[in-house]
Amino acid sequence: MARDPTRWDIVCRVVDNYGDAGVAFRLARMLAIEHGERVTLWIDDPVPLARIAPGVDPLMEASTVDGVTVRRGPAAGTPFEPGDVVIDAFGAGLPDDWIDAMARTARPPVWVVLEYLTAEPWADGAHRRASPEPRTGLARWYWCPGFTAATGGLLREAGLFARRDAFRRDPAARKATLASVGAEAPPDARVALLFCYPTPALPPLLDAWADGDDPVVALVPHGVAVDAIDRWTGGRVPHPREPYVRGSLALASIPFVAQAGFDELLWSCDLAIVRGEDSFVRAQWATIPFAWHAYPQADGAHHAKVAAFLDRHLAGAPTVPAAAVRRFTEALNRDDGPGLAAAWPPFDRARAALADHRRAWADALASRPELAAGLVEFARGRL
Ligand code: TRH
Repeated sequence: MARDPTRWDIVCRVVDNYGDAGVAFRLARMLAIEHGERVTLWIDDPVPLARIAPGVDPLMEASTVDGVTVRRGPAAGTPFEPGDVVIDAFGAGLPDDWIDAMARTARPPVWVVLEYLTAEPWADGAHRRASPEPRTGLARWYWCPGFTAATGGLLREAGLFARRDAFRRDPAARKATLASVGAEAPPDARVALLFCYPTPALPPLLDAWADGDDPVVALVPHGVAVDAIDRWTGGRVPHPREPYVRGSLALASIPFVAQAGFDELLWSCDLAIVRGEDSFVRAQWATIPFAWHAYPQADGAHHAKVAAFLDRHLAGAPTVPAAAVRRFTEALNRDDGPGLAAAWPPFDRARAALADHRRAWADALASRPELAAGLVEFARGRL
């Protein structure tokens, strides 16, 4: 007998940028589309989400996109009828009156706090840890995304790899995708997605690309690293379909694409600088050469996150190319411009040598339980 869809409330408070909304929306879409669940995504600031999910109207109290009901919240005083599962994305916390409503139900919802992704070893021990809410004693669990079998895995849509490989077999796909963002690439050019945080390390890298022998087309999504690019171009910043060209570098400003099309953008690139959490994971699924720009933290805690990831990701890789990736990534996260520029040629040369290793890495990660499916199984086991 068909099971009634379970009702999920995903609660997201946008810290900044796009990843809080991006991860929460990706999870919501998968629960609705692949698991047939009834999902409401509560988001306090729908504007970043509307930027990557065109069907979301930031002015409306509610939108429905890909089977997900997107509502403004959580806010104290907003009526909340608890469903079967509540996901507190990134531990932003729920309003007290929402928690009280959960405590009053005959069968309180399964309450899960979805942690930020990290490769650090502590995630193995923290995953699925129970942590009852102190005021009401309501059961609550922590779910840690991760790169190991002991964590909650990563979000990966069904059929993603088949779509990726089909895209790569179609010679027209890359050209069409680049054209859709107003870019084009000469056959011998490296197409690099530049989705980094603001960093003074960027101008020396742009110099290295401009002064290099090989053509580089750098795709810069609107609003990314605007100060560094403004300084580097002397104010003659690239505009859509009007790249700024210096030497071997064409700097192309591109629009944000819908999240559903972000993978195609990555698959069209020869390399990417990605950041935060979601684009970071998508570059790994794409198996393209990438450098991860971790979300900078004032206390420098992001350096440990970068080191932990590189240790896991590069384990078993050919030594020299692996060292080149580590050196380039660490210079980026240290905001070390001269170091980043010096590390570019070895990183560029390492791309081909690590192709098999990147594919094996993605396949190994995909061989483990997928995050959304793991959450569904966990929740069903407690309903
Ligand atoms: O935007 P981010 O820097 O978000 C960050 C991280 O999530 C970080 O963990 C969090 O602490 C911080 O916000 C507050 O990077 P991220 O995670 O890659 O999210 C970007 C989202 O935007 C991702 O879902 C991909 C999507 N995107 C598009 O859909 N289209 C685009 O054109 C681009 C450039 C991004």
